[in-house]
Amino acid sequence: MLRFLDAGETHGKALVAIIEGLPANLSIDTDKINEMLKKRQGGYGRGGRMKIETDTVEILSGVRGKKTLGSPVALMIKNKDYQNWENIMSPEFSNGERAVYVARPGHADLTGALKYDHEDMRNVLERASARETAIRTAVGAVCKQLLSELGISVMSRVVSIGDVADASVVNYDNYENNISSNELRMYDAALVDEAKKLIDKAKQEGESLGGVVEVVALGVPAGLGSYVQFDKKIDARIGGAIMSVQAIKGVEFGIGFEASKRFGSKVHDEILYSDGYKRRTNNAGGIEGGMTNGEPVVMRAAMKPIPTLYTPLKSVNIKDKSVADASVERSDICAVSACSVVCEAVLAFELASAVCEKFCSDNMGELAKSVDDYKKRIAQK
Ligand code: EPS
Repeated sequence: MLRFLDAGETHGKALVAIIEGLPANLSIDTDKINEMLKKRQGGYGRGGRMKIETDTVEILSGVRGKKTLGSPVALMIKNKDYQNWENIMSPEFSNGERAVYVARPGHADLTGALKYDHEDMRNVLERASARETAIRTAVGAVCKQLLSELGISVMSRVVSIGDVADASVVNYDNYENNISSNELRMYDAALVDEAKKLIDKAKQEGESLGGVVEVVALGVPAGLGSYVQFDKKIDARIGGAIMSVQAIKGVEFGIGFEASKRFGSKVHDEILYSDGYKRRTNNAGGIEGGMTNGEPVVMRAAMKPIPTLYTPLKSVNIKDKSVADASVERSDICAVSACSVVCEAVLAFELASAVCEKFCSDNMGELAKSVDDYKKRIAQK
């Protein structure tokens, strides 16, 4: 079983994660993890924090000479900004400055304070912050390396920002090139200026903006996940994990909600056989009956606008219950491009976890051989 836990506050010393269940002898390239962290930091419309940080992972355990040992892999990303917050965030002492008493509508602030009995809502927002996605991205970057050894690749893009939507039919051969050509990670680079203008408008008006991201996994064998029990369904697992990403409000696979409007014959993907089973179309997004079906896994997620508004909404001061403007915490205007990288990482973890469950092995050699044998068997069936 592959699992991980992470910890860390946005202005604390560091973000950390422990991954357990990675097979031994998996090659780990730290530069690749850092490249993904850099992608997550990018994007037009990001806030001041990204100018302070250069997110870099430090591997603390479980890897020796660039190969996993089979023991837990501990990862750390130090928060450079901690030096500006030490007197507020140190585990030993806090001067209580920068306390937050007016909750931001849409954030965890208020309910978190009620639930955990906090006076200062900073105790909530520090952990609820999307800063946590940096370490989840590092975990996903490790999982991508496992998947890559098995011929599975995961990639992501921004489909829309506000109402600027990219309706392109993508070609996976030039996918990475197109997306890396622009800071908004859009496939159709011709839309970038329009999207940037919208982000500029949001900034001028003290607003924030959401959007839709798409993650695709290629080379996924049929049969990850299962129909036999509700919690084994791969779409349920991926969907749940993606919904745990800060600001995500909806997930769909393939044509998703659109399927509800069509006749069945215009939804279901006809089955063909030529050197293995294939589908004529991929409206299902590579998942049927809670299992991958061998087609690309295609998933979209909708991100709401970030709750911190520089022109704040009305809220309540929890000290005296007076009406007040919501707190303004440094934030991004638009973090949809970052969110695409985070969702890519989250999908990578879920697929790696499903692979480790189906082909369970303590080491990469055996794991790769089982995947290979299985692929050959189902191609001939
Ligand atoms: C983020 C770091 C945070 C926020 C942002 C995401 O840093 P800071 O609070 O120091 O500015 O910029 O988180 C939010 C917008 C939020 O509402 O939680 C990051 O590393 O991505």
